[in-house]
Amino acid sequence: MVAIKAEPFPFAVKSGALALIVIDMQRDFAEPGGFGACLGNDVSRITKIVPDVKRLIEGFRAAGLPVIHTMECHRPDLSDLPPAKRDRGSPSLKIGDEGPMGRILISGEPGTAILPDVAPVDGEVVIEKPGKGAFYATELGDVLKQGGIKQLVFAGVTTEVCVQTTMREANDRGYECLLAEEATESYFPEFKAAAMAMIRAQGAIVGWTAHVDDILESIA
Ligand code: C5J
Repeated sequence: MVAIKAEPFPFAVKSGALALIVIDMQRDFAEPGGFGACLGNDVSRITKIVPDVKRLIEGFRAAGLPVIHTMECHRPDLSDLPPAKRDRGSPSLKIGDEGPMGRILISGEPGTAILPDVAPVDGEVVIEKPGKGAFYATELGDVLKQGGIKQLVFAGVTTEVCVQTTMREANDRGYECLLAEEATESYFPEFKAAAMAMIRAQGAIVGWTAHVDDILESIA
């Protein structure tokens, strides 16, 4: 059995059970004028990980392993957007407002799209999710069951929000989760460091972390 060099200990890969899940690599979190920027964040931190996310995706594709993408977004009529989410904080533009890349975080709008360098190809599953976690109110659980997936490698943004929430949801559902260090990012470097530490603490209480190079070497 192949094992990926990981912390806190090697991640034993189960044959036919591993998939990559790429969380919310959307223009709205990475480009000026999007939701992340409207909240006052430095979005350049997010674009810096695109090359590592891209090579991780390409490695999974080359190995014939599934790649699943998620997008945080809402229906145009906002029926899946709780007021408690829309009204939170004081962004310059709220979810659903018209911005320079179309309506903020609305399905089908240009700003909601996944960045071209890491965009899905034909046949890859794309999960549109209204929450921070990718299991809540989505078909992800069914997709994973149908595909026989039991282990997930995580990439995407932001580490301590949608990535960590989805890892915790997956962990509670019995999936083994591995976070790819260079392929995830936060607007707050200290939050990324803390999320990685708490994920792998106490004997991988939420999951493992590993370097992109070590993951790619093991699945090649
Ligand atoms: C946030 C996300 N940070 N994808 N979304 O609102 O992490």
